[in-house]
Amino acid sequence: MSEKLSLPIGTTLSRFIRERQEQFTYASGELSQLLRDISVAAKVVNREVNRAGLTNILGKHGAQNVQGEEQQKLDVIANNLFIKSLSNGGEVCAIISEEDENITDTQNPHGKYVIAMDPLDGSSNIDVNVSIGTIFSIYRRQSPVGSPVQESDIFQKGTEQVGAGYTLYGSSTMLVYTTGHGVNGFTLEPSLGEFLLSHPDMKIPTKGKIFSINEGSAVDFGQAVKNYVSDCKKNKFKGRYIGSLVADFHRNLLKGGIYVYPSTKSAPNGKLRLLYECNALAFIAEQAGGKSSNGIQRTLEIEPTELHQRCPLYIGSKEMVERAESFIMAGE
Ligand code: AHM
Ligand code: MG
Repeated sequence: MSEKLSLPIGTTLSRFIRERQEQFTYASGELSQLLRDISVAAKVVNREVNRAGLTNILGKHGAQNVQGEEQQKLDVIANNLFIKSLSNGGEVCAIISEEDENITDTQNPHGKYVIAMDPLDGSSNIDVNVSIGTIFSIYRRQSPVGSPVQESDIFQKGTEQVGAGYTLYGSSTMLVYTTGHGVNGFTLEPSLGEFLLSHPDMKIPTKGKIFSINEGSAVDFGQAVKNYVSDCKKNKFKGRYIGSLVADFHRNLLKGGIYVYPSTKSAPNGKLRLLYECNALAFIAEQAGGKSSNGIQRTLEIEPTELHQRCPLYIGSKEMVERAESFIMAGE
């Protein structure tokens, strides 16, 4: 039997970034390098995620490792890895992370970029072998290069993003990103250790049949949200909720759908964080032809005033988000 060897040759992420850098004037070499740094850190996090189950088996019985250090949770490991990689890279002057109460000064006063990130999103899925992700936003600093980082560098609206993306650690590992010229997805070819272009110029269907919301919290929803959920059911939409924002968003991006994390009685601003969860995905959604809002206002135009600010999120297929908004704006 003669079976040809199939060589997984395609456009690598590095090559794609390099070619895009030549194609668009937006990209200084630093932004391209920054994207490459992120992709390398993502590969390392991917390795840790893949052997997460083994780490426990290989570790000691208690919560300490052989050096007597606390065994770190995967989200802390991912945070440390990204911070180290971005600090070493030199392009970033400050990092906002879900894992850190305050801004991390990378000690690169000449870095032109600020990163906001959730190093490992979907915490409740980490220990149960269900898809999780990394989310990142890239901003250009506003203050002069070389000066200390200012508030104006940190509290920028989502419209100011120069890049955003996510890594999905799922049945395969993907990196999806935009620099404002469409959305492209890359799948990690594990034997080569390379991200290869697998989903060029991604577009979200304008309407879909999937709604993703945690209905377990329904008792806490306002009437407008309850009405919208009933509307989805009347339309016989499929309910799909992984509980990992990146994974739920990614599925809806490919198939068409809406993800909702609404305001609730106990959490009037919802749960998700504007700076390092919502804005990145909103940028991607819009670049793919979709939409994102807090129910009444475009996500990317929300004014950030706090590092860990929360906001309700309605994101996905344009027509579905618009329909959800019509319920929220009608109120109750
Ligand atoms: P995390 O950043 O602590 O992981 O929380 C964010 C996650 C999202 O990935 C997910 O969509 C949501 O929280 C699930 O929350 P809930 O369990 O309330 O439905
Ligand atoms: Mg998170």
